Amino acid sequence: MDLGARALYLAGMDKKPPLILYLAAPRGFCAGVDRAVQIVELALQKWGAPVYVRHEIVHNRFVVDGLRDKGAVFVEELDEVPGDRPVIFSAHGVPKSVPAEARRREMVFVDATCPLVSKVHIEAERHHAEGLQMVMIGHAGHPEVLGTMGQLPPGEVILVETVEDVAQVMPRDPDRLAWITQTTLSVDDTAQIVAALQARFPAIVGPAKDDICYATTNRQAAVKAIAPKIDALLVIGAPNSSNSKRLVEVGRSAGCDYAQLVMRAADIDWRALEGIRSVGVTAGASAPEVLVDEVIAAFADRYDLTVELVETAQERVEFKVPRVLREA
Ligand code: 0CH
Ligand code: SF4
Repeated sequence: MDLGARALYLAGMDKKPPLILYLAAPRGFCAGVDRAVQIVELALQKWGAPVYVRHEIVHNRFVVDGLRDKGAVFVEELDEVPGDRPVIFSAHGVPKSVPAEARRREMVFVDATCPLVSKVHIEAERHHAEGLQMVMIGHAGHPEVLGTMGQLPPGEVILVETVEDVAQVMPRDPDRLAWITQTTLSVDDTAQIVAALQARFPAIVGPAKDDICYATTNRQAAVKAIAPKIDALLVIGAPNSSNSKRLVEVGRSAGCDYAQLVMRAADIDWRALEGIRSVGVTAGASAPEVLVDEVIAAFADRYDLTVELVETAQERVEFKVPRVLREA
């Protein structure tokens, strides 16, 4: 091989393979997460460190670590918080007993429950006041489910997780039932559970469609739009983030066999991606955009990258922070 040919050969070896990256929109932070993070930041400005937060404010280690660096202290239960420091309740909501105990201890507290979760709490209370027993569709043990079920006395909310669970529901009176849902469920799976409930309990009442929020719905729709044209899907989000895990499932059901949850670029399994020509990237409602940028940069390092935005909706939802923090 002469020198010129060898130079050309080496340049070819250096050449990055082409890759199209379909970037889903909407993705990442929703209005409820944005508000919850702002609440912790404003509380730190107003009261100084430490400000306690009951449960991860949102399910993302990067967000939690960032706030911890600024002086937030994360605990799981209220009894871990000293009575003379402010405490914030996470975006997922809390059982009624938690603010009640904070009041009893005369603590300063700010509730960062997303207004769309609070809306479900109010729905449950309204049905309960009308004498209806509730069926909640959600994931056992998830903080939002504990918070929503904890709005009513024990036994008033029956939890179902799957279509199969519907057959096991033993209500007090099958004609006096209402259903509610967790806000971050799979839209399609939930529709099937609702249909099973309606088939078994024709008198059951509920919301017009479900209680799944706009952000969950939109992120799933964006994944459905890109899934058929990609060889792999990466969802940026944490393993304990319900809405992020649902995006992986939605991607798989919409035809993308390789769909993985990654916390950040360092988690990408590059060997598993060998030979792909296209990839989809999205982020759960609690994943900050800086982690999306990091993932795109990691792809740009390895591939001759073309980024295409796939926007299936535009979001303009914003939630105000509680009045006590507005002047902070
Ligand atoms: O998706 P989940 O509910 O696990 O929570 P997250 O990942 O912190 O996202 C924000 C949703 C908060 C409550 O709806
Ligand atoms: Fe609110 Fe939906 Fe975001 Fe949860 S995912 S915080 S319900 S907007």
